[in-house]
Amino acid sequence: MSGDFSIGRRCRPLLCASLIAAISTPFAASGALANPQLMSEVDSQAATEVSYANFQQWLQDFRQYAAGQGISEATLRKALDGVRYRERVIELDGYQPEFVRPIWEYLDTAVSSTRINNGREKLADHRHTAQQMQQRYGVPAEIIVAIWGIESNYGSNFGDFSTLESLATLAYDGRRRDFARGELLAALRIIDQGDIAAEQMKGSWAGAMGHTQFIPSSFEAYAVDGDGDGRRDIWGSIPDVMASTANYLARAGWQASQPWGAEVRLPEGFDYAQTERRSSAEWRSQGVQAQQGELPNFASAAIVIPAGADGPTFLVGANFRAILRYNNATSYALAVATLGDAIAGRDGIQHNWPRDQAPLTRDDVQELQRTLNRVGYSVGGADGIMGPNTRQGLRNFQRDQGLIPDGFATQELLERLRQRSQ
Ligand SMILES: [Ca+2]
Repeated sequence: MSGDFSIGRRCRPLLCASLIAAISTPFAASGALANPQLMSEVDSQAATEVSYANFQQWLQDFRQYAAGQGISEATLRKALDGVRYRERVIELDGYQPEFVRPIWEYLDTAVSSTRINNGREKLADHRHTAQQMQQRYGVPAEIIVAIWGIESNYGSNFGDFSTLESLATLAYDGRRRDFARGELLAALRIIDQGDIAAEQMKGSWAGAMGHTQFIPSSFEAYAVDGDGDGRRDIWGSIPDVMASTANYLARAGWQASQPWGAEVRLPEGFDYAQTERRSSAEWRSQGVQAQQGELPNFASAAIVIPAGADGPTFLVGANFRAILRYNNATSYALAVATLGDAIAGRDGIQHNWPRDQAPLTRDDVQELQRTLNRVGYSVGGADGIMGPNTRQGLRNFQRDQGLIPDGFATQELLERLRQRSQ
């Protein structure tokens, strides 16, 4: 999935629960690897490691293991003969951007006017298919098209890495070897089933495949045959692409006829520390109002403030959470939601983003975390990522300083923390 805004962004959908069964070393999985974005947390529990002299030796062992898992000899030959170690994959796996990219910059690219216009054209070209999938799965046509636009720029950019080479390289030498091993085995099962030929299984360096950018385990769990030819083809069949996307969102809890959310205005004195979900009625009683029109009627909705109190604010329901299951980043979900709105001709975000805020580097965020820890707001390890713990610690610090506790990190706040810790 494209964009590269959040950490781990290219590791794909989260719902897959394709546990590798307990097996003999060296390919034993270290645990449930359903969520690639959590992988860094389980890396430390890596299974017994066996060193290999080289990639080919590793591949030979893996091949034997895969045969033991029921992969046919013909598939192993077609899929693994000639598979090369790709240094580029390891380079990309190790890349960490220096700056934490502001959400507005990500959205400028992800929801550009070109992307919107192309989305409208794609929807016009494939209206019948999109509407058919809307009817079948309850996911609006413009959301199906928006995911397509964000994931692979409508199929024009899904990556031309061999998924097998990417995953074999990552399984041998990557940061998440157990995970990549499980995905490589899933890729072999897909080829074994006849959904796609080995040489046509293409995608991102991280193993996200085709127009929908499903990793193999997500493909196994969620890809569907939309055109009825008996194969699930997310590389070449638009009906399969649209059906698979809609099926994924439906299974992730999409509620037909509900909007994803709405931009809202918060009342003076709003308690920013509220991170719980509440009904629209409860939010309304606190003075939360829609930026335009009426608040959507949600049984359970959260207030999302992606760029602090000076930026736009949103009330989001179950469908926003469903989009997050595709990729667990607020920026991503907002991009899909607002691209969908734009494709359907609805207004975009009204409130301005705080574009004058200088972005924080990873080092800045680490310093912020270390300093918060030092002055008594425990946020856990200083990993340079603004996660929920860091935001909560920051909110507590802001509140104690008499500031609006929006949990949004700025250079100004970092400076204030530096002074405080001296
Ligand atoms: Ca098909």
